[in-house]
Amino acid sequence: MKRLNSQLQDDGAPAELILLLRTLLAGCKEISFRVSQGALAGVLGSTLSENVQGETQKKLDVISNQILKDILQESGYVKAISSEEEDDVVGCHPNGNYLVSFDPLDGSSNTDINSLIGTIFSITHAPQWMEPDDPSAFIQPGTQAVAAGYVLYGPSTMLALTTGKGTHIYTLDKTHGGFLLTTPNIRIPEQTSEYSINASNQRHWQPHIQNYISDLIAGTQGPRKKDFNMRWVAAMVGDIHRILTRGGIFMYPYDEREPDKAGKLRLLYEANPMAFLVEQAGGTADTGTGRIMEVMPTDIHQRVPVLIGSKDEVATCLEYSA
Ligand code: AFP
Repeated sequence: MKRLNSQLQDDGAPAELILLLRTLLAGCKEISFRVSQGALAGVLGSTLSENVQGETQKKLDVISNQILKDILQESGYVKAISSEEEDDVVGCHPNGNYLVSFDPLDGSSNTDINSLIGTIFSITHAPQWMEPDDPSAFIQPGTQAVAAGYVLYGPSTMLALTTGKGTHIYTLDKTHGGFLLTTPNIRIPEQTSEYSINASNQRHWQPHIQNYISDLIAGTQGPRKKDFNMRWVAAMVGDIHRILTRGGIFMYPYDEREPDKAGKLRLLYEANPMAFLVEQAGGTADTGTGRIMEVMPTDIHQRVPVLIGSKDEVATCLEYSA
């Protein structure tokens, strides 16, 4: 079976980017081990501290963030990082050539129920003129990313990775400690009969999203004339993994509760990396008003609405707002 290094070389990834990815993934392997220890490692449960979005942190969030921060800071390849668990940009090496944005443990409330969680990341070039702690360096659209991926901590530990030459899926072989290529060039089916949305927010959705979901629920008796199934992992990393594997549409749409917050999910370390992976697998990633990867960020913790998945189904959803 092909190893990660060999696939990255075949995809033409520069040597330094390969070294950076291997460093980042070494951190993810440590997170994978900690996660698998569960309650035995004494790491489950909440701390009293709150992160910048006001959510209660789990101890594993803090531990995972520290692991990635330390390993990237020491690597020398990285000029700065932005993380869901850090209020501000964290400066690293002044001569580092890359910027890394990450959500160290997406879906962390799932740790309480031993369910899917993961690390999501995106890598761009570091502008040479910037100081390491200058947040304006991160004001780049997703189209500038040179690599993006996630590591899913489930029954097996899996990696989805793109450097712009397709999206490849790897599985961690715990016998030798490396990621092996298990699905090269994964393709998302263009059509689907599966959707994913937190339906408890229904009353806050805009009318066209309400109409679209009503028509999915109406199934064979509605205008779509087919039955749809619904799945919700409550961790974007799990929902997007399912969509890469067998298709579907995942939505966290604009929410009228807080008009100044455009959505729930964060652009830099959730929406953009998933959009890159999904587009490279033949799917679509839209905010409802345009391509996610073309959104120019205004802030490192910016939120965006997200409609991601099977090409034809996302297109159908977008027709409802026309
Ligand atoms: P956490 O990482 O804070 O647990 O949030 C997970 C997440 O950002 C995303 O992965 C899920 O799709 C979404 O939140 C689920 O949120 P709700 O359950 O509030 O809809």
